[in-house]
Formats: sequence, C-alpha cells, structure tokens
Amino acid sequence: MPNTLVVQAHQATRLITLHRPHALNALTTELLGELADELQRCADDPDVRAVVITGSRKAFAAGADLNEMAERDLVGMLDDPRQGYWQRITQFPKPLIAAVNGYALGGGCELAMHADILIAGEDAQFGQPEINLGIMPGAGGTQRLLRAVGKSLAMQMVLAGESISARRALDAGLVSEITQPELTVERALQIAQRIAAKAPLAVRLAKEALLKAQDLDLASGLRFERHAFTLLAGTADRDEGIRAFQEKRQADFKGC
Ligand code: DAK
Repeated sequence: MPNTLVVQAHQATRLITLHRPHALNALTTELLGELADELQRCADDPDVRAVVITGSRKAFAAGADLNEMAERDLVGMLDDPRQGYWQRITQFPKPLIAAVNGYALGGGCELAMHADILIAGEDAQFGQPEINLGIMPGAGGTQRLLRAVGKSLAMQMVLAGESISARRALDAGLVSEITQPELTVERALQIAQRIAAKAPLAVRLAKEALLKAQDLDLASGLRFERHAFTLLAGTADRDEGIRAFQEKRQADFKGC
C-alpha cells in the first residue's frame, strides 16, 4: 500500500491522488517512487485504459520537498534515485490527465506538464520558482514549459520566478480547460472515461505520434504517423470500429 498516494478505480480508469497534505504534496523520493510504481502497475494492467493524477484543493504539488533537498549535495544529486523515478513517470504509455487545483510549482508544475492533458481549477497557479532558491528547473521545466507557453512567458516564469494563473495558462496553451475547482477531478475523469472507451492500440499510437511532434522534424514525424496508421489497419479494432459505424451501434473495442 502506498504511503503518499491514494489510488481509486473508476471503471477502466485510475485516479491517483498525491497525499502529503501537511506539506502541500511536496514531492519526496518516496512519493516519486510510489508514483512510478503505481503508473507501472497501470501500464501493465490491460483493464486500465487511462489515468488521472491530482492533488488537493490547495495544492497539486508545491515542488520537490525542500527539506529533503536541503540534505542533498552535489554527490547526492549525481546518484539521486528521483532521476530514475522521473524517467519512469515520463515514459508512461497510456493517456495521463492532470487535474490541477491550487499550487503547481517547481517539480509540481513539471509533473503536471508530464501529463498529456491538463485540466485546471480556476484557482490553479503554475510556476517554476526554483530561481528564488538559487537553482533552476531540473525535471523538464525549461524544455516542456517553453514548448507549451512559448519563449517569452517561459523566460519570465523561469528567470523571474513569476507564477501564472489558470486563466493565463489556458490562454498560453499550457492547459486545455479550466473548471470550477470542485469539478476539476470530475471533468478529468470524464475525459479519461471517454478515452477509455476508444480502441487502446489506436489511443496508444496516437499519443506516441503526438509526442513525436515535439521531438522530431516534420518529415520524420509524418513518417512515424504513416507507419502507426498502417499498423492500425491490421487490427481487429479497426474492423470493429468501421463495422459498428455501418451497423449504427457502439463499437466494442478489444485492444487487438
Ligand atoms: N517542500 C517542503 N515543504 C513544503 C514545500 C516544499 N516544496 N512547500 C510547502 N511546504 C510546507 C511548508 O513548509 C509548510 O509546512 P509547515 O511549516 O506547516 O510544517 C506547509 O507546507 C504549508 O506551506 P506554507 O505555510 O508555506 O503555505 P502558504 O500558503 O503560506 O504558501 C507556497 C504556499 C506554495 C507559496 C509556499 O509553501 C512555497 O513557496 N513553497 C515552496 C515552493 C517552491 O519553491 N517550490 C519549488 C521547489 S524546487 C529534479 C526533480 C525535481 C526538481 C528538481 C530536480 N531532478 C529529478 C533532478 C524540483 C525542484 C523544485 O521543485
């Protein structure tokens, strides 16, 4: 049983809630390890089709745990197990939706940005305040933030340590929707369940192809897309999807 997470099943989706309320869900090594393990379980379980990750109303996560960080020097950082945990979290192959209320700062903002879809409560605040601590983002904050919000705003957030509101995050493209805070998780679960009803192989390959758009040049990305599209042409779910359309019924996808 994890110590720092609460995991709930909602049909073919899982809701993972970060649970260190006394420290605004600050990310300890233990929490990151438990999250990496839980996501691994979700990845291995064919009945889990999508995952929602959330925190509390006050904080999604206020960053890396600074008390733990205070104990790490350069040597400690070099073989920091968190690096491996982040790696595993970022490689989660199924759709991951972040439902963000309150503070998403530092590693908390980086964790939210690992999600494929971000839904934010009106009171959410996104920021990379590491510069105030004499450091800089170390878990993707410079790279993913710039890709998400563009150069000028990313520079302002990282160099001046300024946070942005949910509204600004929506305008900048960091999140796709904002909701009333009490509805954020419900909305994220609704999207997860909608995804969970689609053909799993198509969802997986579509996610992979979309992520390639950030890493590859256009020609390579298009090559990957064509290859993935062709692979799906050989699946039973593709036949089922088209047959269901013709027979005017709901498709029943099996994941093969
Ligand atoms: N770590 C530990 N405890 C924290 C915390 C944190 N990041 N943030 C908040 N807390 C604790 C507070 O100490 C306080 O505990 P008590 O004093 O009650 O025991 C409790 O949570 C409530 O916080 P506040 O009293 O401060 O609440 P306020 O509403 O007044 O302020 C705040 C909320 C979020 C504005 C403030 O707590 C704050 O500024 N927190 C620190 C935010 C921050 O600087 N975050 C960035 C941390 S650096 C890497 C991976 C990740 C990272 C780096 C490398 N690798 C894999 C290489 C990430 C780095 C970071 O995130």
